[in-house]
Amino acid sequence: MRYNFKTSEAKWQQTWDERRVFESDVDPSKPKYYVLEMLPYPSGRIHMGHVRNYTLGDVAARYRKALGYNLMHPMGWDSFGLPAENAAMERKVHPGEWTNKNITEMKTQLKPLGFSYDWNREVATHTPEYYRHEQKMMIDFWKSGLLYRKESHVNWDPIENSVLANEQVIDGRGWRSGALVERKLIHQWFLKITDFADELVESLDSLTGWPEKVRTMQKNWIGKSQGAYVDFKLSNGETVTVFTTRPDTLFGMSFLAIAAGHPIAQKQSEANADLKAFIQECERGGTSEAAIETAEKLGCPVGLTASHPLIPGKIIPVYVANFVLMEYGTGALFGCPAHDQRDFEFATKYELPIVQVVSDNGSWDRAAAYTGDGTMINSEFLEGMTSADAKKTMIEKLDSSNTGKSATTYRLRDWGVSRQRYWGCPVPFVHCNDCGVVPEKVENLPIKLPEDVTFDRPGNPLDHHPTWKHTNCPSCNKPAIRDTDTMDTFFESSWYFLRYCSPKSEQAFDEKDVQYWMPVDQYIGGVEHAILHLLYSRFFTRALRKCGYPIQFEEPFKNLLTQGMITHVTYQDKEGAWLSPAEVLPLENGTYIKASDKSSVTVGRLEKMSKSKKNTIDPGEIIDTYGADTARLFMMSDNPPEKDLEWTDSGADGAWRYLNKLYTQAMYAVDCIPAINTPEPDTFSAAAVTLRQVVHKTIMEYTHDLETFSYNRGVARLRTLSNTLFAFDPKTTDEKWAFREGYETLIQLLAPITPHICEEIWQSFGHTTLVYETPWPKHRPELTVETQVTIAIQVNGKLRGTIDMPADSDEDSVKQAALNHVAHLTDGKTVQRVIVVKNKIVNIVVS
Ligand code: ANZ
Ligand code: ZN
Repeated sequence: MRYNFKTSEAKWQQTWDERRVFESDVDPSKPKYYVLEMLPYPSGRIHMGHVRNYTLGDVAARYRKALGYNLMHPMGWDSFGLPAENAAMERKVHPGEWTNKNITEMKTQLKPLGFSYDWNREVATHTPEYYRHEQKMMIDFWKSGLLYRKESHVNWDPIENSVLANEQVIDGRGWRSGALVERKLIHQWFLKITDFADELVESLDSLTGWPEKVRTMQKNWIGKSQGAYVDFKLSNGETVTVFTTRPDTLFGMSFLAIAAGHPIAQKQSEANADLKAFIQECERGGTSEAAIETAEKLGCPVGLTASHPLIPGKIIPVYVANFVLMEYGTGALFGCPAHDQRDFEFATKYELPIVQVVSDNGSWDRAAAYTGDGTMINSEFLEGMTSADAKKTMIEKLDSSNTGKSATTYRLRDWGVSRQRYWGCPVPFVHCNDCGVVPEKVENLPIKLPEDVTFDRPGNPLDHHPTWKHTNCPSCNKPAIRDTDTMDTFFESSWYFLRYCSPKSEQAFDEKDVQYWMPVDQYIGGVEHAILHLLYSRFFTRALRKCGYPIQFEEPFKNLLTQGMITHVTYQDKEGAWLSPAEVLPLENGTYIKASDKSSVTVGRLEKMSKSKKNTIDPGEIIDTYGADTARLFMMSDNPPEKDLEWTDSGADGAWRYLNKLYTQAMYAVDCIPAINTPEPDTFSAAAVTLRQVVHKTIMEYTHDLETFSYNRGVARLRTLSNTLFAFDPKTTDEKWAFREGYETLIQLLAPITPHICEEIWQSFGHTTLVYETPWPKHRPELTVETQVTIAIQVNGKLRGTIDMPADSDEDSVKQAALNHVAHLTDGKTVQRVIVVKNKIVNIVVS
């Protein structure tokens, strides 16, 4: 009997739907479990990366359900964003229409995979029912001082006269116009994530269910630095404050440097043409950290000097330097060339003194800065101290002399949340000539995007819509102008997991729902979101709570799994054009030819599946050929989830053949197993006991595999159990009983991964309930202990044999058995000592 996955998979999906088994409701009498996969952007096509991500989530969800948890497993769409606008321009369809069509298509593609989603909770972030809540949040953030406006740089395309997203700038040029992109200052909206910088770092330690790697990435991104502010008096009477992490090196300073954007630099440049030119030059360079690290360190004197705060009479030159960032610390630093590499390069170029103040015991070669710790030298009251003590002492000294104080700085910047685009959530603010920036009245929300927009000319469609932006001031009611910015799409994904708890609520979310369901117990997604999305979500949790939203937890995601990519080899023809796997044919000798003209093909290395290299496999085709269960099983079999997975035809084929064999063998078993619910026999034959030991050990070990996401190891274990069952030939009634127990267990354990075939076999075994709703099997401890152990026997330190004994035998009988076993070696000698290590080894010392 062959397994017909086509009819079976459709049948079970329909049954799950009809019985509404994936729908979830708050039930305080049961422990809850919230499984969440990062919500997709509705591009229109499901790819293999989605399949892997969602299968991982589905296995976790189905397993938790079987364990007895009240499960929530929602799905939705992150449906604002640039691709919809591009489609609108290229294909002349409205972004909303394009998005809705894609959502429908992707749902159709997801359905055949059999995921346990509660579609009643579906959200699409581009709908006014969703985004009106975030307009309210934005107003609440404003009222709590967490949202502000500030001038900041954008990418400006001078031909299109419009702002470009970073993705639209390619090699410094506008992606469509090809014009050199300029930096332009405009007013933008910012969220004060920096208010929570400290909490966001400190709380990382509590996230023990997150990969270490992701925690480290977040930590580095926030970049907490501890040190001091030091004040310097300038020759014009003004004061400059610098930030330093090395106050211990203050006696080694030889210059002071400020950023090109520093107010003092700006002021001094008014009457100094050289300085003005230098500042302009600095503003042209890249501002990325990498660009700054590698660029030559350059400076220009500002025409002022500074006094050293602790060395009376010592005068220090002041420069504008290209490696000082305006956005970090105070935009100013003191240079200590001996102990900072950038300062070292700078001092070497401008011939400034290089004074060593930290000793590394004389081995310093002066070819580069010495940045390590050591003993303080040339440093007055710090002399002889360790660097750590010197830091503390120096901060105390600065404090008591009123020239500085201890300080903490973060690399994290506030989050710029406004975009000058159409397809996003409108910023709900109005600009009034009399009242300034005024939030929209909450009862007027949502401020909907206008439908009748055109993309036939560059710029922001909201801005050149004939009527949309004209409104009245919510405060004085005079004519006023709506803000035409929309929000960064990361705004939507920063709180969708809360909306899933109360998807139909009039509020953003309801206290009782969020209190029950949150935090997300298991979050699963790509490591590309390790920083921004996860950090923004963690920030939102805190910011919303500060605004009085009902949030009782600290962290939104308790456990996090970041899955690896799906890779496939690449193929190229003789001309170097990429070929898809469907365009090539394998030869016997392992090489490939082009299917169309039989010409030779170069096989390239494994790479992430991508359209540009054509090394993609369409999930739809795989499901058509092999069925969903095969795709799901192969996804889980080959590598641990956090590693990359190579998609191979032979791997998929192997999974398919296994499932077919399982079905045939199970149908054979149906004929010989006892009726369902036959009571357990009192005694079992030796063969039955051995089988049951394999079964119960598998339950124990496989359960642990699922707990730790060692899915590939788990699958290997189930294959072993399967082979044991396929080879088992039950004769007696107790053996037949054990045979049913074995198969049923296998089906239950496999069901989270390949749910359709498991329901099918489960039903054939006489069940009228679903495996999905069957409690997880429990192992019997007495069947998982090793009953026999092999004990090694050493005589005078040499291995002389082994004996098999019942586990945990008493020491005397082990001793006796061991002595008997090696009697031929000890005859005529005196046994000095016998040491027994329980269940492992017996050491005999003779002389
Ligand atoms: C004096 C000094 C001596 C420093 C020394 C380092 C070594 P992290 O650790 O990354 O926080 N700095 C301060 N403000 C800066 C700015 N706006 N742009 C560029 N660099 C700036 O870096 C802190 C160190 O970076 C500070 O400590 C300062 O140089 C420099 F032997 O002060 B240090
Ligand atoms: Zn007004």
